[in-house]
Amino acid sequence: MRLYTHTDFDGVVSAVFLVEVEEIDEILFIDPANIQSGRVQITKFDILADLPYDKRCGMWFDHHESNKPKEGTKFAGLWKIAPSCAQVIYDWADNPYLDKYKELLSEVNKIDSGQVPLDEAKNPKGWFLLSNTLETSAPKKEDDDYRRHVIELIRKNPDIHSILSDERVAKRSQKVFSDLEILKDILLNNTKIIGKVAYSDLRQVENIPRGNNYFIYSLFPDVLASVRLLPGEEDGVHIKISAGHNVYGAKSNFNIGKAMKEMGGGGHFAVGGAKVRKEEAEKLAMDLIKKINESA
Ligand SMILES: [Mn+2]
Repeated sequence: MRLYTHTDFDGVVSAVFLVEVEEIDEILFIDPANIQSGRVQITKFDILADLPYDKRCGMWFDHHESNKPKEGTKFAGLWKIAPSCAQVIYDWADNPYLDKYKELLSEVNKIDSGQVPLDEAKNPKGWFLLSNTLETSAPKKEDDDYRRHVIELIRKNPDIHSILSDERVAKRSQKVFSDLEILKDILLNNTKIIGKVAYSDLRQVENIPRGNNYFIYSLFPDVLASVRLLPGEEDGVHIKISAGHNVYGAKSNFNIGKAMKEMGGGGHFAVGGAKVRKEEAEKLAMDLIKKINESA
């Protein structure tokens, strides 16, 4: 089987678990939007993890609320609400062979469901630091090669101290810290507070470090949510919009995953994203901000 998994830490841990319990020959890393576009060639020999459902696939695992299958949809695998897709696979496999990953599972659950302490968002350490090394501004091929390296490191020994001392991981960890300094300046210079929402218009910014989803709230602790526009996609037509609740602040009851689904994307209750047409992006962002403010 071939595995298509998400590019993030949950996608990587999902791959670790699936490689342990299934026959996987190849691992490919993709963005959810690539499945939704229908452009990826998927066959019955493909497993999808932490990604939207595609009816051509052989097996599917996911936990995103916006991807909830329609009543009566028949597929091999499992969708359920869980803190991570790794948890969904762990429960489905129910295999003592995965017991050695219990600590890792509890960490990926925290990281993928908004339970990273604010001081760690600013100063990543342990498993969260490792997760920050996975998505960088490096060419995708380089990131993918690194993700496969991390999967092998975890399988060899799921001890985070030994993983962080690996030469490639250590080098990327250093870059995580210098990138957060750069990102801090970018966000401070390009963010407006509209009502209770931090709106970062990064459409004109070049070389934006990925950082992490929680970092913005260390800079704007009083907001209810954040909305972000990123630079144009390679297709020249779309740009990415993303949004999230301030997980450290007052609880918002606005469903971001649902709003993103309406724009052709998806996500969870508290965080989500979509690829939208360039010329519509600003208006969509303003409408979203308005709705979040009104729901407060
Ligand atoms: Mn996930």
